[in-house]
Amino acid sequence: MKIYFAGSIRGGRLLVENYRQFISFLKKEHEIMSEHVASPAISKSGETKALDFIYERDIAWLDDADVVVADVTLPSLGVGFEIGYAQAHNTPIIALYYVNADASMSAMVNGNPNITKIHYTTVEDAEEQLTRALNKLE
Ligand code: 6IA
Repeated sequence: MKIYFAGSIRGGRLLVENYRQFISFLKKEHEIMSEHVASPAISKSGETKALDFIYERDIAWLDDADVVVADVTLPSLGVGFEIGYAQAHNTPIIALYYVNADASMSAMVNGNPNITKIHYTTVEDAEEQLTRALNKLE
């Protein structure tokens, strides 16, 4: 499947190591369209040029994705936007939430019956649940 992986950038990079592990796990069986989300080179305050290019490219990937997998633990405007965009285009959404983080999931995700929610305590725990959720979509 083509997977758009969404994770916080401006919203904070605290969980970037989780994103990296999720992407490398998913890449074994799927095509990941947005690997940059896990790049240590992209910091919270990283370079700001070519914002229009970033937007157009991410939207094109979202349009082409079979599913959006989003880590929603850290509040991120961009991730929220991508989830809303995916829902408006009937693209399935799986939301990952790290229960050990000092954060609360937005009610717009937590209360949304269109989103498959995965609460995880470890990356391995999330990967098992992710595999099951993705199998249901195939
Ligand atoms: O609001 P956020 O930055 O936390 O939004 C993160 C989400 O928006 C991710 O899932 C990305 O798909 C997308 N996104 C936001 N910024 C970028 C970016 N570089 N490159 C690619 N996708 C992005 C921006 C660097 C920035 C520090 C100016």
